[in-house]
Amino acid sequence: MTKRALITGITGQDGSYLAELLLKRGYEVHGLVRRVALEDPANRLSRIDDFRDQLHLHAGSLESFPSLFAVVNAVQPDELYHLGAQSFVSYSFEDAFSTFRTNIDGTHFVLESVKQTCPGCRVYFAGSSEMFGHVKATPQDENTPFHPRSPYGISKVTGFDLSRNYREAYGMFISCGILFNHESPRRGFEFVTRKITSHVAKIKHGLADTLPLGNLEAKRDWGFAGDYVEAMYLMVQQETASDFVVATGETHTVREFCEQAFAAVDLDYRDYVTENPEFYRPAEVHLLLGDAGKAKAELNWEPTCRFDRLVEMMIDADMELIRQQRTGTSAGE
Ligand code: NAP
Ligand code: G4F
Repeated sequence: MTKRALITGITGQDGSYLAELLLKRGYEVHGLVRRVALEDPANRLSRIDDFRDQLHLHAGSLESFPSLFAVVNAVQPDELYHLGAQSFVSYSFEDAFSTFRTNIDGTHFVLESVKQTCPGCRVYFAGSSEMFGHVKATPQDENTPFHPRSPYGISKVTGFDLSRNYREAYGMFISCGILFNHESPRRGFEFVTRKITSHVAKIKHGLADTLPLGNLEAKRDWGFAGDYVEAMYLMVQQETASDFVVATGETHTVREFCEQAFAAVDLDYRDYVTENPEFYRPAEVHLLLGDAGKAKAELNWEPTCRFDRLVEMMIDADMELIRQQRTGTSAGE
């Protein structure tokens, strides 16, 4: 029988890769999208544009329990992937209240809707390495204590606690991924990797001449989003629900990312990158490095894309995007 999946956050980076993965596996794929997105598909549904006709999209907001309840009840999913969130850490310092509403209440609304309308549905919750924050041990694994350093991190710890409590109290199948940073050509332009690769492409084409960044010494364990949605899927296929760290086991500074990205187009980052305190955070997460040993052993999951290849992939995509914008063509034309 065809399985039915519902994805919150289907218009985002991960939602778009996951939707493709589930379609390839023969799922009937439903997505929760904001009403404004349905009204402005050209801009707000661009990541799922190529396969939108195969999806079932439903208007709703993570801030509205009735809207979520109605969608979950109507779809009756076998699997629900809760990826929707205010996911930009910097912005969570500017508006912690709306971040909490979307990420904490939103998660609570999703879990309660499933409990009331389809308690047998398997749920994935998108936890984050940002929950480790001021890290207590390196590398970080499923047993490392949390010490969040941002409203976003706090919201994800609370979402994680809510998920665990629904699992323990009501016997629901809810697995939490503790995913380290993962990137792709579909990454939002506000995140540091995409900010760097999009600026490199502009600079190379003479459309910009500097790249102002914040803390260049922060270290992240960066993987490829396509690999990470595979891990989400595998978590939901297990016999019992559990929590898994998903990471590459390699860490690099923002400076190293810059060095590599500029070098890919024969430029020296030192000629263009400036450190601007405007982009510093009130509290920084200095080092993230994950140990995905449990995911490797129990899910048989392995990252396929390492740092060098990731940077190259993102640079190639942003260079191509500018070429297309300049010539008015798109890939395949
Ligand atoms: P993303 O690109 O920012 O996508 C976020 C999604 O959430 C978008 O579809 C967005 O819709 C939706 N959303 C936001 N507020 C909403 C609301 N009020 N109602 C309904 N939908 C709403 O994030 P991502 O990188 O794909 O990440 C997916 C999930 O994994 C997020 O929960 C994130 O916090 C978590 N995570 C990400 C990473 C990473 O490195 N990428 C690592 C760990 C955890 P619009 O398009 O309408 O804005
Ligand atoms: O790319 P970032 O904004 O990602 P961050 O804060 O690590 O969060 C991402 O990964 C989390 C998983 O750990 C997710 F849960 C979360 O949703 C999101 O996807 O920043 C990475 C690092 C930070 O240390 C930041 O201070 O880059 C540093 N950075 C330096 N200059 C900058 C900049 N970050 C941004 N966004 N912009 C800068 O100009």
